[in-house]
Amino acid sequence: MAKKALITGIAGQDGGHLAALLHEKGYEVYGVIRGQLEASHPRYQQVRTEMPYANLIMADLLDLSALTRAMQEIKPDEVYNLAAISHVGYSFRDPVLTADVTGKGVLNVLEAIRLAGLEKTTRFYQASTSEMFGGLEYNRPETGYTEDAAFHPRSPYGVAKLYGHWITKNYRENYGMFNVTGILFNHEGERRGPEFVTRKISQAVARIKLGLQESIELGNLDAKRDWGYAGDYVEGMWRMLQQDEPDDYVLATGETHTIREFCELAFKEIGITISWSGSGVDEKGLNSETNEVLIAINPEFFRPSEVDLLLGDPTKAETVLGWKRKVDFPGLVKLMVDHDLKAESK
Ligand code: NAP
Ligand code: F7E
Repeated sequence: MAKKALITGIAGQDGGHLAALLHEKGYEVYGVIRGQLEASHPRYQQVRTEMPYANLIMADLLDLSALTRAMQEIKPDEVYNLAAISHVGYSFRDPVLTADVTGKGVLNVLEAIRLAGLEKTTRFYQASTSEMFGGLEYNRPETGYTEDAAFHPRSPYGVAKLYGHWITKNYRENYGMFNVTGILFNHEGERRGPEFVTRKISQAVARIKLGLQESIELGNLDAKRDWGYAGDYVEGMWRMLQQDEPDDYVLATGETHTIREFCELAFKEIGITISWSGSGVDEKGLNSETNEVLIAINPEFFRPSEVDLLLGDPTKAETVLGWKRKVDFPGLVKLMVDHDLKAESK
């Protein structure tokens, strides 16, 4: 009998990669998408076209009854809780909804599993995040954050995720549920939403090359992120649920780079060298040959508080799960720019 996996947030970046991986492994794949989409709705059609093998269920993370019905009907062997309001910048603008969906939504999924009487049989993955750490000087380990590093979230998103993280561990301890948390550092790729900085840059670079756009406006260029490829990270999620005992794991590359470096590499892909001039909000990224302004700062993209540095230590995942990222930083930038050059040419 094929195993059944239920993915919340199947329409998101990771949802698509994970659904493809589980389908390849012979799972029956079920996916939760929200809203009241008719089968004829373009968004529904898009997910359907991308994942023809997936069984789609309409449910919102805020709706315990819909989630419970889904658990009762499907009786999944594995649940991957990927749904969330996941944009850090947006969470400052809508903190209450973020707390409800990204925080309490996790409790709803766990309760749905219990109400369906599946707490002893269904394995549960929670999408925890490096945004729970915060990157402050005093809690920053030299060689990167491990599973045991101190938390200090810096955004409503990070705080909501910390609730989700702890309620997942709490239900593991209270009810003996097989609950794992994956503390994932940033992972990107061709499925990344355009509101996140890497995709915003790769799309802009492609459009600039094709003459569809002149320049790009960004916020903080000095923040550092530990960026991996989403396709590598979903393999780690699956491995976490195949262990004998539930646990918590960091997935990261162990390298960190600035937004500035991402820009430089992305423009290099289209043959442009960036030179920087000015400072603060007046800083500009210029085409070093023509002096044309390609990158400008717009304070609209600054956040009330920033995580200035993220660096993860994936030793535990590498040792226990045998997980290792395959795509390196230059490979990730190239993959995204190449994809967007093709997509924007259509
Ligand atoms: P994503 O692309 O933003 O996908 C999140 C999905 O959640 C979307 O499909 C969204 O639906 C769905 N969703 C939002 N609100 C919902 C609600 N009320 N009910 C049901 N579904 C809802 O995020 P991702 O990058 O794939 O990340 C997957 C998970 O990992 C998220 O929980 C994220 O916070 C976490 N995470 C991500 C990273 C990263 O670098 N990508 C790192 C660490 C942790 P719509 O499609 O309808 O908007
Ligand atoms: O920002 C800076 C911004 O929005 C990265 C989510 O998947 O990873 C993601 O969160 C950095 C920040 O991702 C722009 O200030 C500069 O320092 O791409 P981002 P994020 O905030 O790191 C974590 C691990 C998650 O869990 C989240 O769900 O880039 N930045 N200029 C900008 N960011 C954006 N979005 N747009 C800009 O124009």
